[in-house]
Amino acid sequence: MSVERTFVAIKPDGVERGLIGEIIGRFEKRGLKLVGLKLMKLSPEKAQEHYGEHKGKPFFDGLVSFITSGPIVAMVWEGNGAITLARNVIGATNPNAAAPGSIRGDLAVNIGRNVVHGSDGPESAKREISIFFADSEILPEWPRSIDKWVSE
Ligand code: IDP
Ligand code: MG
Repeated sequence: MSVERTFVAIKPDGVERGLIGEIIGRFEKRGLKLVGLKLMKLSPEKAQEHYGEHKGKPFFDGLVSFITSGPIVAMVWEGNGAITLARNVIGATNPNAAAPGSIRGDLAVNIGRNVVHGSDGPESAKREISIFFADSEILPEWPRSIDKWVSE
């Protein structure tokens, strides 16, 4: 499994509910490495770009107004197979179907308030990281002392 980088965001509901530490802790504890982090408010333009694949769907306008309604925490996490791994930490899109132990399975009940976003593949990870972060805002290589205890 190769080292990947993935985009993760805590949505406004997660921030409002005081879940920033809880959510970041789950990725940290799993062993992923944080290489980018910022608290920000998303513009409608960037929100529409980020969720471009959903344009035209019935929930699109509500999704854009929700994601721009308050601060979000934008992050880049790195690790072996990080994209799929982060999706598994997050859980299924609909919290009703999300496995217990996943973020959505433990902390959310409604598909429109599912507290966290994660890229769904290598292309979207690359695209989404570039929407939210300039290259200079992401750590290039960060040798972490516990790395040898996380991956052999
Ligand atoms: P994902 O976040 O698990 O990748 P997507 O299908 O990419 O799920 O949808 C993006 C986001 O749009 C979801 O996280 C959810 O917040 C919202 N969404 C998706 N489907 C619905 C729906 O049917 N009703 C309301 N919101 C939805
Ligand atoms: Mg998605």
